[in-house]
Amino acid sequence: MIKNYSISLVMPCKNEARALKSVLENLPKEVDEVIVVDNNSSDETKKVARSFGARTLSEARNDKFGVGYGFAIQKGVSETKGNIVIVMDGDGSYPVKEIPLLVRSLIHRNLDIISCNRLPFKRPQDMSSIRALGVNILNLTTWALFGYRIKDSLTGMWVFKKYAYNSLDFSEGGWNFSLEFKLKAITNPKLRFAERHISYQDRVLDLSKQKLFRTGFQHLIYLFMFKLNLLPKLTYKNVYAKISESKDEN
Ligand SMILES: Nc1nc2c(ncn2[C@@H]2O[C@H](COP(=O)(O)OP(=O)(O)O)[C@@H](O)[C@H]2O)c(=O)[nH]1
Ligand SMILES: [Mg+2]
Repeated sequence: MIKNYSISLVMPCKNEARALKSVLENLPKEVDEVIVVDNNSSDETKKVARSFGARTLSEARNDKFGVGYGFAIQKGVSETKGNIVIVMDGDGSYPVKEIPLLVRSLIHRNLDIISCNRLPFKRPQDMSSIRALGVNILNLTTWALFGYRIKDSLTGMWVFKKYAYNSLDFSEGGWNFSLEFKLKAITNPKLRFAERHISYQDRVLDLSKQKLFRTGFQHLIYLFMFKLNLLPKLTYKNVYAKISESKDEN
């Protein structure tokens, strides 16, 4: 709890039992609720999460490449009770100890969404040069297409007010969710969005689930499709509304 705001942390996790332990061991006392959203993990991710008092949810949906990152986050956030939510990887790469500072910044600056910018890194080895190049290409493309000089288009850590998130509608279930979230925030004139620098370190345990070239290419196409308004309009809220409408009719 910080200044009457209750704080929820959501972590999408796929086989992160080892790293998750170190994240949960360092959890600040201000965090009121932790939700770990697992996706067909074959390790003890859920068991570790529960041993620290976290709530665990399962999200089995994947996109056509077998990635459920966006689905997992959407499921987790929809179940949160807090009015401020933090989303981050459960791999130990994001600074869990900086959560109180980030939340205070959100409140004091009267912002709706903070996207936690990883660049520049403390140590160059915290991101491979190919990944850093990819982030910079996507940052430049975002600037060129949307006029917003984003510093880190692919960070996986965000702090936001729940009502701001609820005012948006999402349709990406895979890695593109990270871009979709930021693009919908920066192009919405009603939302106060800012980036804030965090200390980030490359994961020390296990491997990233990314296929860098495929994901990078997917992101680039997504930016242009978003700009040209060519993305399908079928968002989850619409789909659910349609399902309940048809149930009402029966
Ligand atoms: N629930 C769920 N989590 C996933 C999935 N893919 C990746 N994650 C989690 O999402 C976060 C980001 O994945 P990661 O491999 O660290 O990607 P990177 O940070 O881009 O290298 C990590 O906490 C992963 O465990 C998935 O399909 N489902
Ligand atoms: Mg990660």
